[in-house]
Amino acid sequence: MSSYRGIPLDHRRLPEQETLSRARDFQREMARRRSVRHFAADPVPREAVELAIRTAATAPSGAHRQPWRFVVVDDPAIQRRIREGAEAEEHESYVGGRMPPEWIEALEPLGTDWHKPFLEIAPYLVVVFAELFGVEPDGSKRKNYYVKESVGLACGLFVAAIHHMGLVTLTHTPSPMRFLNEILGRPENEKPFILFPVGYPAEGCEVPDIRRKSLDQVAIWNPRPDPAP
Ligand code: IYR
Repeated sequence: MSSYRGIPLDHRRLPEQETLSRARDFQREMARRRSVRHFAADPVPREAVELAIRTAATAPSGAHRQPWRFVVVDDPAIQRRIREGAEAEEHESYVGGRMPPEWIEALEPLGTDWHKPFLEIAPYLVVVFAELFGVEPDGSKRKNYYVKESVGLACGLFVAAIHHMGLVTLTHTPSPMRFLNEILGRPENEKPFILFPVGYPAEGCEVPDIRRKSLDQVAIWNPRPDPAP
């Protein structure tokens, strides 16, 4: 027997003009978002981070398992350990030859290197873990579904929420990331996914001069298969 129980959808249909004006406003706002690598040390209210996490946690997820954990760090001693761990891995990647030259070249326009001072400067680090499987009270495993898709969606909403409140972040992925389990005492079934430093941009902060693809380049409407040769 199904345990499905429906409740009315909380939805108000907007007039078409309002749909479009809201869509334009939101697109314009999101188009101003940039990944930022230079943070101010200025404090940010804890509630702002909590609200961004609550927004992220509204993401759809496979079988509604909500397989995400947001680990927030604002303790300078832990931030230092994370910086040390990240820089050790990144040094190996950039300088120790773990990243092939082609990859190094692809990052050239972004101006990144193995130094990650922002990990100690940003007032918060939010480390998102993907819960690969659940663990029942009796220790047995419970399967999660579409974990990467689900956590990716939550991270996208997190980035949008941070931008909307006038803060900045970066999708930082020190690789490999397992050192974060040790520093943050997270269990084996949780895999670090993305590390988000959160704060205000540093005074005079610059970002790479890069452009987004045009709508034509990213959207394809009603494509047809090639006619048979
Ligand atoms: N994880 C490294 C390298 C890096 C990789 C990609 I793909 C980027 O878009 C940016 C950086 C780092 O954080 O520097």
